[in-house]
Amino acid sequence: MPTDTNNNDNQTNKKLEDLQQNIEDSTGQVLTTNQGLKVNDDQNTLKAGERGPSLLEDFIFREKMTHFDHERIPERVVHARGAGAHGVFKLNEDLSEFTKAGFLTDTSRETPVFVRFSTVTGSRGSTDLARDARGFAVKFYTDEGNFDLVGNNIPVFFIQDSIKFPDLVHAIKPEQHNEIPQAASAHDTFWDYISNTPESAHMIMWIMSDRAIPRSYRMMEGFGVHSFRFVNAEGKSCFVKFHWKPLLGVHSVAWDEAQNISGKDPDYHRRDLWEAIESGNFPQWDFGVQIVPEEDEFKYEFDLLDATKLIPEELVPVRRIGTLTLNRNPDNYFAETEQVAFHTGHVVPGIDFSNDPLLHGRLFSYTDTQLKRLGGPNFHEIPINRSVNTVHNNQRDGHMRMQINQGKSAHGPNAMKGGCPFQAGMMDGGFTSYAAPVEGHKIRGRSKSFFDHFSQAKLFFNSQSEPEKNHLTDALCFELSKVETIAIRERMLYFLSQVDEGLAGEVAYCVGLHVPKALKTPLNQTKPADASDEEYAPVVKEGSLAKSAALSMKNSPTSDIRTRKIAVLAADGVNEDSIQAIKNALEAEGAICEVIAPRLGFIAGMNDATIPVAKTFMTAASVFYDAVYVPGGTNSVATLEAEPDAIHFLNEAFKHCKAIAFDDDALQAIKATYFGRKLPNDNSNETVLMEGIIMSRDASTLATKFIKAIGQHRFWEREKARKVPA
Ligand code: HDD
Repeated sequence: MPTDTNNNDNQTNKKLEDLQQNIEDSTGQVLTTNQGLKVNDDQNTLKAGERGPSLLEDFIFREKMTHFDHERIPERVVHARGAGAHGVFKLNEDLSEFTKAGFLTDTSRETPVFVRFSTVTGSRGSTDLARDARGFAVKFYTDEGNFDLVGNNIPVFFIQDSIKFPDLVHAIKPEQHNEIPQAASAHDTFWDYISNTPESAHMIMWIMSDRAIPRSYRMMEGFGVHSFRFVNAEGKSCFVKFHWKPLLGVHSVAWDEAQNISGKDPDYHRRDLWEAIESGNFPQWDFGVQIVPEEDEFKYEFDLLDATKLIPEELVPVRRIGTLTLNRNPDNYFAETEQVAFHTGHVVPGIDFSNDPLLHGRLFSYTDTQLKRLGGPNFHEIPINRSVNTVHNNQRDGHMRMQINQGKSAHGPNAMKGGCPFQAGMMDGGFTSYAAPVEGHKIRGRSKSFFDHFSQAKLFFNSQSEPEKNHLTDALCFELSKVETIAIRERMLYFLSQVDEGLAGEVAYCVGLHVPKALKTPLNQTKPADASDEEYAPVVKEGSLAKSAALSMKNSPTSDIRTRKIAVLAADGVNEDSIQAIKNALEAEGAICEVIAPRLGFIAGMNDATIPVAKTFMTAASVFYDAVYVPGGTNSVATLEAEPDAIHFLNEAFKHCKAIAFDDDALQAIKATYFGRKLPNDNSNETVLMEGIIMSRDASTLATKFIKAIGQHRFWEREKARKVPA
């Protein structure tokens, strides 16, 4: 390795150490007040006599209680619920042809990052499994300053102009009169807003798809959404869209499963992320860029500045140029995950903004929100927000100032300090805004190139596999069935008919209405007062692409079963060899096996082995696992057959289309399930009895087929037989 690489690594490590300088370790230490006074008794207030009143004099009590009373800060207006992790970004391909950003040009560099995933709608204590977009915000601590990529797991957004954002958020949040429902879009105000906002059509397709109920944060894509600009050392610019591609593939849960998990473990996603990192299964994503040369700005049927549009990968492939690895959990949730402050305006030389009007509003909103949430202008001094490049300027004072600025002066230009801190100028790596051409009159309006609201909604819908289309249709049926105002449902049906008539028809049937042929008021209720309906009518262009493979999760990789969780259902008398064989095979592939039994502690194997139990039928549920295995052993099988919770476990796993494998002598327990009754009686020659249902006498065949089935994630075709009593 060249010497300067070592220097670089050392510098990065040193800087990370500096970042952590506020870490407190109380091991072996005496309890003190915040003033450093040693405290003798932290369990009793100061009183006038043993049974007397507490005394106002008790400054130790008052300090402790006052601090406690002020523990909460305002939660984020949106994205309040989140989970974060530290990691590194490693560049694999030098992008200096397009950008001068150091962390994207020097392949020897490893850039520390902090990532925060989130849901958008719910409060801080809400469920992880809400139907919602997920935030995917990455802070790169680069040597040239912090770069924040504040994205989502969906590549487009509801609205095109940021002035609409407060209304969108008011509509999706709980309704104002009774603060119901929490973390859910299935209510009147949201759909009233959407039914009057045709530009949301594309995003609605994504949000009603299974992308909105991920299996894990580790199995989601991420997108910067807007077109940004790259600028290279020669000052040449191009447009760029950012992507994160999870190495474990993109996977989701079933909606019924999501609702179940919300009750049984609302922390499911944050726990999953935490446990993966603790166990050394570091989540990874490839970082990708779609690059559009400046001269191609008007080449496409959509406007690059319109955040309700994506660039199909068939038109501009995603170049995978680096890898993100999350390898360290935060030490303290509040100090790091809650106080981290992202901002789309945190950029570095080589990265600049396009004129996307949604992005421009964000450039104002993020600092403003941090001022409120973190209480003042010094939030950049909180350790998690500090730049690893040292900060020098003439900004001073304010709430909670940490930095001690020495000397007499805080102004520039100055002669007193020899002009310091001096302006960098381009040669020293200072930021220079790209001199993008600007023309036109001041106007409160939008470009006509933004008015095609349905082509990409259609493209997304048409690109889905059959099960994905069914899920999307079911999601709309669910949501609109919860809408109480009939007129909103009708408007939505008309709206959906602009995307796909078949889809609108199915939803109409489900909500007991007909698809209206026309509306009394125009679909777009937000046009300017002085614009005619015709002028503002949505333009529906025929997209040149009928389908885009990248939009379907079905095309996600299916061979990797690392970190997949497999439930092994067992009781006393289980065949320990059968457990061991499957455990060995699955763990060799990186999966995790947990034995679930009627009670905690140990169960006895049929040959007297003692087998540790991870969870009981009371604390575990099939929705926490990706697949189920039932080993043999006469007594164990008989106990499971008679245990309603075990049978429910299997029925539910079947309903949620998961792989289920069993020893041939466990068939008796399987026969007690709903799906078991449908299995052929003589299975002697079979290994795959039904899609994803595997039985074998031979442990090695069983393991091979089971591993393949787990890799496929789900067997959605099972849903055709919908009447599963789980
Ligand atoms: Fe935003 C938070 C992503 C549009 C205003 N946003 C926030 C977070 C993410 C996004 C990931 C959470 C960051 C964290 O984990 O702390 N937001 C997006 C994306 C958008 C988007 C991908 C569209 C492309 N946002 C958007 C608009 C506005 C905001 C148009 C306002 C004009 N967003 C905010 C905010 C938040 C926020 C109110 C709340 C907490 C915070 O910023 O720090 O300022």
